[in-house]
Amino acid sequence: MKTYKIAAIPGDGIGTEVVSAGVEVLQALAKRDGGFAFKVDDFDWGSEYYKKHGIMMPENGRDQIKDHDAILFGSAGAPDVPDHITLWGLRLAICQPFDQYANVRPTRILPGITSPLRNVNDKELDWVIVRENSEGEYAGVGGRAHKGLPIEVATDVAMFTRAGVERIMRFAFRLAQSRPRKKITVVTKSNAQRHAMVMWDEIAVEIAKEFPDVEWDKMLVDAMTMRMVMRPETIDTVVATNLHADILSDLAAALAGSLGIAPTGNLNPERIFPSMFEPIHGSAFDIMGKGIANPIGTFWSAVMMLEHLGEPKAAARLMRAIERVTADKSLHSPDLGGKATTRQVTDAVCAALAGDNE
Ligand code: NAD
Ligand code: K
Ligand code: MN
Repeated sequence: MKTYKIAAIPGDGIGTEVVSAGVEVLQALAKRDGGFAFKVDDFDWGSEYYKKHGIMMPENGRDQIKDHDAILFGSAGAPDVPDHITLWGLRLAICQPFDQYANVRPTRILPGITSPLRNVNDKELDWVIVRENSEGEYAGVGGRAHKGLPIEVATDVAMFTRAGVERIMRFAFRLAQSRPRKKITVVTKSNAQRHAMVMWDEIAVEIAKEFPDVEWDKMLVDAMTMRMVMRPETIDTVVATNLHADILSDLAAALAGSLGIAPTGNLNPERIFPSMFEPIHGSAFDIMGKGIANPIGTFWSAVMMLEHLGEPKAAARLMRAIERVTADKSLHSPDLGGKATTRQVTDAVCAALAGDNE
């Protein structure tokens, strides 16, 4: 029997609540399926670790997880540690060295869930946003000089390489090609950011020639936010920079009902390093410790992990269980307007898995 080695990094805030729920569901799935098992190793990295050791994860942390089949991540961020330390010290410290350059963010309206958009149905909002995950505004290039003085200067350079843009563009076009509508929108801001974004537009034209069966268009990011709200049915696959896609995907999550549902995979498509799966939300300081975090974003991320591991049947089984639960409004957590707790949603998904006979 195949045993998958999973590194669980719950991190901070509700990350700890949803990742433990996710591990429970994965174990219930393995039990139901019988064809594979999970060996889950827990890593207590994050802000508590930082307060004890002055770093978010050990120096040799990446060596400890580099041979795992996948990583299940929660969130990095605590009220009493600066956000740039938690983000750069943990999440980006894994994504960047493991070259997880393709961040994939599916969005659709699950059964039982109402979009805040009027009159939109699940067929009209079925998107996947591809976020470039290694360059751009998150490349770490920049600095501060003359701190605190009136002449202080601070820069964060949006750094792009031809190789980096070509690989994410090709990845996104290939993904678009695999979807029924074979349609992609390339999002940039090439009117204002006239160097890097113009290179993105030019590379899009070149890569599009490799995919003659994919229909494509391009759009400025500000106009794209409007299109997402006003004409959602015209969108299928989207590719954008690290920063732009970060923002667009929170909007997408809200339009699909709640940030608490949205999943993501940080993929190293070449599979040289492990890929990392996480809900797109953060630590949610306002609800942490209350037991009411929506775990669906983590469960859906586990579905993406199973697809990546090459277990499509198990992935489909877990997605069916998730949809059976979202269809029942009495099992909606407060972010969806209900009263259900993380515990109740998790138990319901485990029960749906046990009862799944397909
Ligand atoms: P957030 O995603 O933590 O929360 C935004 C809002 O959405 C909050 O009102 C929260 O209650 C709600 N929400 C989010 N997830 C939910 C869930 N599963 N169930 C119910 N409600 C949910 O974003 P924020 O408030 O901007 O950030 C809080 C902290 O998390 C910061 O430190 C930030 O840096 C960090 N963060 C980390 C990641 C990551 O690790 N990938 C991502 C985003 C934010
Ligand atoms: K997260
Ligand atoms: Mn984000």
